[in-house]
Order: sequence, then C-alpha cells, then structure tokens
Amino acid sequence: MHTFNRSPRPLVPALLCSCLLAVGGSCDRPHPSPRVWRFAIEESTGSVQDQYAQQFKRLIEEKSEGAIRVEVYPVGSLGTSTHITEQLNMGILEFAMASPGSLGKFIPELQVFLLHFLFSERDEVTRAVLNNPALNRLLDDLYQEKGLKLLSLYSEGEMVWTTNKEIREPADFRATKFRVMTSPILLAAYNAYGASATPMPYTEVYSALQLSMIDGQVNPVFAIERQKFYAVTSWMTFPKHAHFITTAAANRRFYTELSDRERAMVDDTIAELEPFIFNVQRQLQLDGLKEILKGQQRLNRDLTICGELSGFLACLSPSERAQLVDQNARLQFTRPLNEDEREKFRKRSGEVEEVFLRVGGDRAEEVLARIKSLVEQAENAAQG
Ligand code: 6CS
Repeated sequence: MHTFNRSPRPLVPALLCSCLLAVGGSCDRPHPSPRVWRFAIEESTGSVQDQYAQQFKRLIEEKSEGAIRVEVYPVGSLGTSTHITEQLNMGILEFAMASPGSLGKFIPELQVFLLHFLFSERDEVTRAVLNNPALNRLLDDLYQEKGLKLLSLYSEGEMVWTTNKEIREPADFRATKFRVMTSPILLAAYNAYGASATPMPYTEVYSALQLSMIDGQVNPVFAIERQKFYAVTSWMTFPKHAHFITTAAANRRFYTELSDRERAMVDDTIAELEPFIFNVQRQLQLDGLKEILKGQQRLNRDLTICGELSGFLACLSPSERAQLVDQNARLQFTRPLNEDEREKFRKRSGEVEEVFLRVGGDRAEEVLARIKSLVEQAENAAQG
C-alpha cells in the first residue's frame, strides 16, 4: 500500500516562481499582490479537466474581485498524477484533480469507480449517482483521513479502447500489452480479460504506443484526440463498460482554514461547475471525434470504429458528414459489440469485483453496496 509520507520530489521551477511572486509581489502593482491558489490537473490544455480548472479560475478571480489569483498547472508541469496527489497532501498545492486510477493507491475504496459494468449506460443516471450527497460525504470521510477534501465527483465520458486489432471478446486481448493507470484494480480488470495489463503514466503512453512497447490503451474520446493516441493505433472500440470518473479535491487544512466567506465562495463555485462540466464533457466527445477523423485523414491512417455512433453522426452537418465520413476512404465502421459479446466481458469483470472487496480497503463493501443501490434507484427513476 502506498502512503503519502515519501520524501517530496524537487519542485519544478514554475511552482517556485509562483510561490516567490505570491510572497514578494510584483513591482508594477501598487496594491498588495493577490493570493495565489495553485490548481494542478492530470491532463493537457483543452481537456475536460483543463476546462473545469479554467472555469474555476475565472469564477474565483471574479468573485474575489482580484484578491485571489488561480494558477492552473497542466499535466507534466508538476510531475505525474501521483506526484500531484502527494503535493496536494503536503499543502504545496491548494487544489488538484485526483482520479481514482491514481488516487486509488492511497484511498483504496475509490477504486470502485474503476470497476466495469457497475454504472449505467445512461449519462444522466451516472450523473445522479455521482452527485448523491450521502455518497460524497462517505467518500469525503476517506479523503479526510488522507488530509484531502473531496470537492466534486464527475464523469469525463465513456471509456474507449484503442488498439491495433479488433477486440470483440476477451480472447482477442490475448498477447496484448494494454496500458492502464497505476491502480491494482485496473491491472486485475484487464488481466481478467486476458490482456497483459501494463501500468504507465499518462504522459508516456503516446511514445510507448509509437515504439510498440504497448499495443493498446483505454481513455475517453477527448483524451484519445488530445494525446493523439489515434495517430499510433488503428482501432477504436466503444464497449460501453465504464466511464472515466474523476474527482476535484483540495488540501484539507487549507480548505478548513479558509474564512467562512471564502469557503462559501469555493463551495458555490464547485456547485456551479457541476452542470458546466457535464455539458463540456458531452461536447468534447463530439468535437474530439470530429478532430480524430480530421487528423486520421491528414495523417492518411486507417481507422476502424466499433461502436454505436448514430448520435455522433446525427450531430454532423451534411458537409461534415460528406467530408469526414462518406468520402473518408480510410475510415471503416464495424458492428458494435452485441449483448452476447459484452456479456463475456461482464462475466470476467465479476471476478474483479471480488478483488476489489479484498484490496479496496476497510469500507470497500459499504461503498460498493451504496453505489449499486444508488444506480438501481437512479435507473428506476429514469425509467419513470
Ligand atoms: O489515462 C490516464 O492516465 C489519464 N486519463 C485521463 C482522461 N485523465 C487523467 C489521467 O491521468
């Protein structure tokens, strides 16, 4: 089990600069310098997390009337997701995104969000579950034990496999080195499918695919576009097995020591961000897929998509449809996985739930049961 009390890694110059500026102030400003809140994200600019952090920055700077400046650090500038989490725990960062695929090493119960076929296929159902106050309170108790404050829990979209061959059933994963985030549950999940699961930081995935050190990876569409994974793999499969769920978090001490006014400002901003990010992630799935098709044409690469894309096709204008799809000689669509095929993956996922109950921490059973019951309730409500 990983803990936070490892020796801190050297801070990057950008972070030191910002600390010095915050203390010393800048010469061209007669008034006291704004206080700086640092917000690290696990993704690059233009991503879902970036849009979240940039909107947080806009709202906080506006509401504080310039008394607070928010600096957003994209992935790589302060290290990997694991480094960011450590810096948040130590109070070097005030805010950060912390995804279960990485934070799950420190809060094992959080790996429940990595289980396949647990959540609904309906976005609105998943959204209702993730916003359930009792679930958020339960998880926040676990964050508190690690010196963190859970601010929000949200989906960044449906997970998609990119590979160099067709994957329709677990047997197709055989001899596939498949990159996953560094959580034990993700290793168990893809090993259960028959792949050789390979943990690796996000920033290394593109080169590893390019150099054939790995044969595939899994991420939402916007990430496949932003990180250019489509340029180094030739199949995209939408198995409808999971969403990429992430969390926004703060350093607990920083959060509790805020004045009541500032804490309310943070809480209100986080509440405003919920509908904002839900719409952003939806839009980025559509925009991302368009960009992938443009990029694949530009690079003159083959791409086969296995998924139900009628929603996407319906959003294209006639000229976009002609250019990106009908006249795209190197694009092919293949039939989405049917229920029998998905059932084979679902069956293998059953054993991973057992692994979660063993390694998912003291409250694994409680967290899993709570989520299952919330999903059922929200499904029933959605069906009227
Ligand atoms: O696959 C990963 O490692 C990353 N994927 C996303 C969509 N966000 C952050 C994370 O590190």
